[in-house]
Amino acid sequence: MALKPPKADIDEARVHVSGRKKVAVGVPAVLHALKISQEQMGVKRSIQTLLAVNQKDGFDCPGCAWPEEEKRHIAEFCENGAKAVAEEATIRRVTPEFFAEHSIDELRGHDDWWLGQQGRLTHPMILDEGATHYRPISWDDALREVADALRALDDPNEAIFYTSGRTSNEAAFLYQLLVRGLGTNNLPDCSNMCHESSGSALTETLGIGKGTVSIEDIHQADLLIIAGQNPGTNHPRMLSALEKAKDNGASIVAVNPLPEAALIRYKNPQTPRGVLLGGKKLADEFVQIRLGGDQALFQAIGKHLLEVDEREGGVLDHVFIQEHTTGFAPYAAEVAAVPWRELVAATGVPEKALRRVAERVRTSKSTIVCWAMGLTQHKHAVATLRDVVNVLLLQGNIGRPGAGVCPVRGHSNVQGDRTMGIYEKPSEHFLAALDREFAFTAPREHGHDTVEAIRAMRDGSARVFMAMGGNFVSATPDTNVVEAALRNVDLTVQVSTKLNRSHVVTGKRAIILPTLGRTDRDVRGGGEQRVTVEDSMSAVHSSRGRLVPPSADMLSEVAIVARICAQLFGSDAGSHFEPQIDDESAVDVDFDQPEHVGIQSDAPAVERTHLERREPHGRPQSVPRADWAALEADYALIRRHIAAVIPGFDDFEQRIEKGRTLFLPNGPRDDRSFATATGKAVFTANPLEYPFIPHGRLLLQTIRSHDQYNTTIYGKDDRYRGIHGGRRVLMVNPKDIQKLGFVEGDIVDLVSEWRDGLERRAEEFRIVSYSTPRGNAAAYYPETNVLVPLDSTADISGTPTSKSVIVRLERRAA
Ligand SMILES: Nc1nc2c(c(=O)[nH]1)N[C@H]1C(S)=C(S)[C@@H](COP(=O)(O)OP(=O)(O)OC[C@H]3O[C@@H](n4cnc5c(=O)[nH]c(N)nc54)[C@H](O)[C@@H]3O)O[C@H]1N2
Ligand SMILES: Nc1nc2c(c(=O)[nH]1)N[C@H]1C(S)=C(S)[C@@H](COP(=O)(O)OP(=O)(O)OC[C@H]3O[C@@H](n4cnc5c(=O)[nH]c(N)nc54)[C@H](O)[C@@H]3O)O[C@H]1N2
Ligand SMILES: [Mo]
Repeated sequence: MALKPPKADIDEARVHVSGRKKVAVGVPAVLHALKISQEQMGVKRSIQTLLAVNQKDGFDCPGCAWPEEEKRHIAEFCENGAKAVAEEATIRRVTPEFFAEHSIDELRGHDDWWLGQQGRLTHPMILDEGATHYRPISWDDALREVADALRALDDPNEAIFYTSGRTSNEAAFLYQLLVRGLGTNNLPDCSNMCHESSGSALTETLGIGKGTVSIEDIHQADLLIIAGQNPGTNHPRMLSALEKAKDNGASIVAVNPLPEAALIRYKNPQTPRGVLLGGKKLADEFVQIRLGGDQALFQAIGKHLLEVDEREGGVLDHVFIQEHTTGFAPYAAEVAAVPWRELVAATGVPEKALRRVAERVRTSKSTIVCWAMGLTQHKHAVATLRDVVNVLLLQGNIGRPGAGVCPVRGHSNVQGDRTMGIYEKPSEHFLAALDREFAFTAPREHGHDTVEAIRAMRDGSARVFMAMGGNFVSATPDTNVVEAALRNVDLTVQVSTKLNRSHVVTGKRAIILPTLGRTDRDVRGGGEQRVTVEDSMSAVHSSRGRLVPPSADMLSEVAIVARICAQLFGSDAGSHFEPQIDDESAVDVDFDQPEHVGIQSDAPAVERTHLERREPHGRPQSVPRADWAALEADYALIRRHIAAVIPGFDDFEQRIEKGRTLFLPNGPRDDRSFATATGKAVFTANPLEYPFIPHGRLLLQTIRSHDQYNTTIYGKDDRYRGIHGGRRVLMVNPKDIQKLGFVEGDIVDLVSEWRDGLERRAEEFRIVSYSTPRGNAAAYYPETNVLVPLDSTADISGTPTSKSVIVRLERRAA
């Protein structure tokens, strides 16, 4: 039976809707953020903390992955960055006493908002099988419990290791090593639900799974298309860059089903003009597209460019196409064959308007397309993004200034985590380098992504679940299925800063390992440590927290992982190799007798010998060798390993010194080299797809409000959209409200319809009249994740279709 979603914290009676904002940011945003900061941190700590965000030698803002401008304002002010910081730097604490006071049953009755408001976790805790309360446990015992559970598995593929995108490069690198050392590639991450479709489409067409532009390119672009993204809320610092681009003469086309405030007008709180005047018009053109209509839009643009080129010439970059691409002819044939009326039906935009946008592209000297979740979370997301690439290739808009692809990443280090090897389908190149560096053999068989991991737990083929940050229960689709899946496993382990639903919906046993966040000072081995992160534009820089950690004996993510590695693999301390066989608990380690690997405990170290341990099922498996304690004491040593394994990190330490930035190589951007099979960029021919909405139903997109960070809810307002005091609202076109027989303010259940016939229901949503295309609706995540069917995923990338859920509305009895 599914756990009822917590209701106590929901009070829909108080929801009210006021005028939608037409301007984003400005002074009210500053005041709002300062209020939240002071509630969480007090005045002194607020000032101390906010002044250090994104400054050289300060800490990287945990808010988003948008790059810093080279010349930063003193504390370039970002409302939602400030909220993210306050959430972490809060002075509230969740102590062992808290857990003694609140039973697990009681905690399960609360939602993510209440849980998050309780403060920072301070002490390792364990929930024993059948226990009513979490109890405190020492670090040593907690980590031993984790290692023991991993060792006890029949097969390493029975363990799942999730990562959210805040984890530093150093922690991520060690973590993937731990997982591969254990013998599995089960490394699902938040990317699977986020930009996986971008990675799939870009790797295939451009040979790199990341964007190809720098911040300077944004400033220099002639045309910026911003599709499926709400930067005013989710990437506020991007607005400064867009403003600069406009000052340099760029035009901006916003493509969105909703008229998001910041896309229309923007007040920069850093400038007098922004503070005092009415702000700046950002978008020159707003395309109110139907959900899932973007593939059609980009096909329309391509079709128009091809038509005009054929008629008049001078549109396409034939030299670029000839020299640097393959597949042009089939692509051209595909879009030539699509009738305009179909493109109009899919987008909901008249042909004239489609051609007007295409004309902007035709006459632009350099074009960048930016996108986020509005493009990646659809069934045909990969095809859509391939068609984005096609359009850019037509005019040679890759690898020259002011042009390229710009997937705007979410979590502040989600891109870095992938670079570090947090990926269930690692490349052979990466694994071979890892093998060499750590003298072992990493597993080659691909692991589970997020959706597959849920299936594995549901079906009983996974028994241990560990999460490096994040909130797996609330962030993943099909909440009831996921909750049941997690309750099915033997042990769940959460490495976290704050309490969330994933700590209360657990396996038979559960462990909480509290950890340091970005803002916390991290002293290890007597020295203050830095970590590094990579932003959305492949720039790597260091981050150093300044605040006193929430409690004295907190471990960093690096320390937690290093200690589990030491337990599992034994230490390769200094030049001496000592498997941990003297430790009582290590009796369980299935190391073969020392002679098996040619090492005797008193023998001198054998350099770079594979240490093998025999798995219970008889498969010999080598383990990575490193001096884990030394890595924990000095993160620079981890960076040395990173430099040895991952291309582009040579002289890593020097290149990040004194706040410097290391720019990772980017073939398409640097010299138009494409790491595809042919060495060329690839045009693809993609049959047009768009969602079909059955009669009497709505297509629902699930989005973020202005007062949340993914599953972390800061408050119950969505200021720019004019919604206040509640989150269970459904934004619907007024004509659809009427057609479906409702009036604004009616309370309805949303019932999702999927081919498996299971009933998925989200209860008690208030209908709000809103500007969105006919047939389309919007509501907030994570309250609506219960509606997203686990098997409804994007082709190729496997990303849940969070922006495309078919629902019917059922009236609640008053
Ligand atoms: N403050 C704050 N910042 C954040 C986050 C947060 O929760 N809060 N989350 C972070 C993370 S992990 C991510 S991934 C990013 C997310 O950043 P966004 O992608 O901006 O986040 P969403 O709220 O999912 O918004 C999706 C946008 O796409 C539009 N959209 C939906 N479907 C379609 C479609 O079919 N076509 C088009 N053209 N548009 C569509 C929606 O109307 C909405 O404007 O933000 C990051 N930054
Ligand atoms: N329906 C629907 N579902 C979605 C989406 C959607 O648009 N619609 N978006 C998807 C996207 S884009 C993403 S990225 C995922 C997000 O999925 P996740 O990344 O799993 O979720 P978050 O809410 O960001 O995780 C917040 C938790 O991370 C922990 N945390 C915060 N900072 C740190 C840290 O520094 N270290 C550690 N160890 N823990 C920390 C805290 O305990 C906090 O409660 O959700 C996805 N799910
Ligand atoms: Mo994301």
